[in-house]
Amino acid sequence: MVKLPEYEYRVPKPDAELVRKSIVYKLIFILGVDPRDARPEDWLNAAMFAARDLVTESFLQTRRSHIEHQKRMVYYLSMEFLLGRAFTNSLINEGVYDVFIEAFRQLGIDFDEVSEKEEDPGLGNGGLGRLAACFLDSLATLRIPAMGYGIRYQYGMFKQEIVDGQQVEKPDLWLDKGMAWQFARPNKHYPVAFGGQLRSIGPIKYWKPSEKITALGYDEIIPGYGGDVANPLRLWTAHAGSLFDLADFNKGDYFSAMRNQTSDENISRVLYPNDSTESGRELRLKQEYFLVSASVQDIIARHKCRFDSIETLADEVAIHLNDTHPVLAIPELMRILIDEEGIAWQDAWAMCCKIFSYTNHTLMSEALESWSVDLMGRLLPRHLDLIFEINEYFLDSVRELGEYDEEFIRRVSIIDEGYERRVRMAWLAVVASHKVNGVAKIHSDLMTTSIFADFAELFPERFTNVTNGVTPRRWIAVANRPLAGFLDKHLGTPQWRLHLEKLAELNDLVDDPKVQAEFAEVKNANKRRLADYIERELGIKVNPEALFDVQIKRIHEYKRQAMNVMHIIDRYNRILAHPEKDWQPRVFIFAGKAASAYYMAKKIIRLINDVAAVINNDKRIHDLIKVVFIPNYSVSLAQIITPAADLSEQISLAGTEASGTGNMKFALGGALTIGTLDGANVEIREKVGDDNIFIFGNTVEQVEALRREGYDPISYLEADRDLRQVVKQVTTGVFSPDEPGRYSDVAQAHGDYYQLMADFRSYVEAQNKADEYYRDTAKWRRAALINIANMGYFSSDRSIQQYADKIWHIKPLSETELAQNGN
Ligand code: NBY
Repeated sequence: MVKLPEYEYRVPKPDAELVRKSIVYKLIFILGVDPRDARPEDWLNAAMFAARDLVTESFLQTRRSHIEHQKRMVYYLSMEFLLGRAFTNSLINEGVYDVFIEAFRQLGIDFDEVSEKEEDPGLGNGGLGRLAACFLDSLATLRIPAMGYGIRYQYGMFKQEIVDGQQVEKPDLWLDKGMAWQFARPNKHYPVAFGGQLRSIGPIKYWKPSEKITALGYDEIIPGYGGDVANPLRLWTAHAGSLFDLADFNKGDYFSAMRNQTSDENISRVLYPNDSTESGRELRLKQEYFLVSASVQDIIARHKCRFDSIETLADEVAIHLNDTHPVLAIPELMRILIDEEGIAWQDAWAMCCKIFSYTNHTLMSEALESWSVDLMGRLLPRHLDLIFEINEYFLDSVRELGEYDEEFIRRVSIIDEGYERRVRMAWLAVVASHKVNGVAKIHSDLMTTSIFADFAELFPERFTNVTNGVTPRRWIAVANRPLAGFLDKHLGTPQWRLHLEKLAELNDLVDDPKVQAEFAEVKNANKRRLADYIERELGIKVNPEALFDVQIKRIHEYKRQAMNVMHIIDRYNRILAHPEKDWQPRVFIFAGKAASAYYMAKKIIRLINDVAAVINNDKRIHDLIKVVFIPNYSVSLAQIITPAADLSEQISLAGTEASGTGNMKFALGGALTIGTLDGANVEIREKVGDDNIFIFGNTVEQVEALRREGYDPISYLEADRDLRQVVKQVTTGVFSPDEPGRYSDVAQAHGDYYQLMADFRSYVEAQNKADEYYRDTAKWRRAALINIANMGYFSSDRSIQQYADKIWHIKPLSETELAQNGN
């Protein structure tokens, strides 16, 4: 039997032997599995428990330092956190990766096989959820006193299978294998109430809810890089109300009480799989309130445990709203301050306005949340009442300025008095927040000239920009180990992991043929890894020497995957017309999920697969084109695909993609961007220079002008024979011979609202230019290196530092604060 050393609070810096023993100990004594029978899943869980021991120490110490040094805290509220796998990331952040590799070697177990068994918790849809995860990594790494709050969905983002070319959704049972990485917190539970009546006794409002459920907390540990800080991400799970209200049981109706229990627990059952349209469903509103009610109660409880008085809450606490999804936190805090803490309305409001800040992630109207007054009144009568009071207070203050007419008042009112009265959640967020930020320069500018123009007039100082960023730990150190080695060698330091701006030193080396060749080896290794994956999973052989052209993201009309397909078809036509030309072989790689009810997005997936089936099997093409749709896009898949890309497709219609963050991950891995002047592409171009990015298409101004003048897609078809041919092929069934009419409706979808026809020609020209560049290997490698060298700005550490400085006003824990606490 393995013997472990005596328990000690400070886990010693482990060596491979200690790690090995610890893993075996966990396997036997925590999991109850005989090492002889252990499956890779069991070894994984054992190893995760062993790794968790190392993180837990910093986790507890971090909390103790916050309390002891009375640190002001920021709480990041988000309906989504797309964390990705925890195991390898934690080893990297704790600095014990090599030690674990060695321990596995000693045990005779395949590290990669085991770590691949970890479920990838898909508690988010796309960019917004992944951004939240990168931010948690940076918050911990920068030692910022912070905590995330979210929902522990029993089913995360669905698993995508492709059957006959079409998306099929399967439930994601991520919790079933046991989660070594979360601590259940049975003592962290709060009641969350719904429904019932609102009564007034004089000026006092009294809410008697009809339903109460319980939110139970689980803490996911978020280790910072360097190993000395770890913050919690507290995820709530819904539990039937019986913890508080035994009335049903006492009535003796055991069975119906139990039945209600399951319906109550539906609240945290499943993530809504929409990334750009709000669902408007009652259950979604309940989820949103469930998150914020539990979180705000917890925030107040934590404050009270550290300070004597609730009055100081706004000095000690910042709450950040990740889009409008958690905006009910505003009336919830008002409710608690007024109804439970006895604070006067105006004082409570003043506190809210100091505490809240809000990030907007989209300008698209269909994504802006609004809830019918009716539904909200039924579910949350006290909150609706508070929202009306807030609105009245706000509108009175606008009227008092004496500068605005009733039309303006109607526009800025939180209540939309249309045919059905609705609460505009983004308006509420803006009115209550002291800062509102967009996620890339162009997006923040558009925000103040479009959706929030009226508010920008009222509160110009409230609006600001914080351009998104990504964590170099997960996206280089974990996902791209060949590049990490290359950077360690050529920068002569591992410090780029913490100070990504150090990449700039590569600028001196970009012309060195030896460095270029080494970079090519890095890229090739990543491309071979992806080619192996594609062959293993899909049985398609792709040539790692071809140019890998990649578009991976949610499938959406505005992201224009269809335009990418149109270019592929056009290229196919040209190769067939001129087989004698020296064509650059390309592999076109797609991945991404479509919202399950999004008809057109699902059709685009099918089109990609149909086009792949025809072209991949056309012998006349001699493998000059391969089209691959990799199913079930996820963070872990992105970690394999992104480092292998040569060309990064960021081709949304200008003005539609708020920022994009995939664009940053690709450039950081040395892929060149082909993209529009949209989102963060604009800033990427500023950093890398015009010669090292392929920009095409209309600008926001041109897009708007076309819309104003009456956009006419047909005129582009008339002017461009090749374009005409492509559209004809798709709509007449060349790629769907078994059902020729399958795509008759796609070309004209909503009158080509996203202007594919207008940008097609300049897109094809940019693609041709990319081929030409790629042919000149020295030129391409140099450009790729320039991309990497100038990506320092896009670290999420920079984003988070900006949030901390100009929005939250939070100081990190200093080294000494962290060291001196009551050990
Ligand atoms: O947020 C994305 C933006 O599209 C992207 O440009 C940006 O880089 C990223 C981070 O700032 N937005 C996004 O991912 N949105 C969602 O996932 C989402 C999820 C749910 C709902 C709406 C949008 N919803 O209404 O339920």
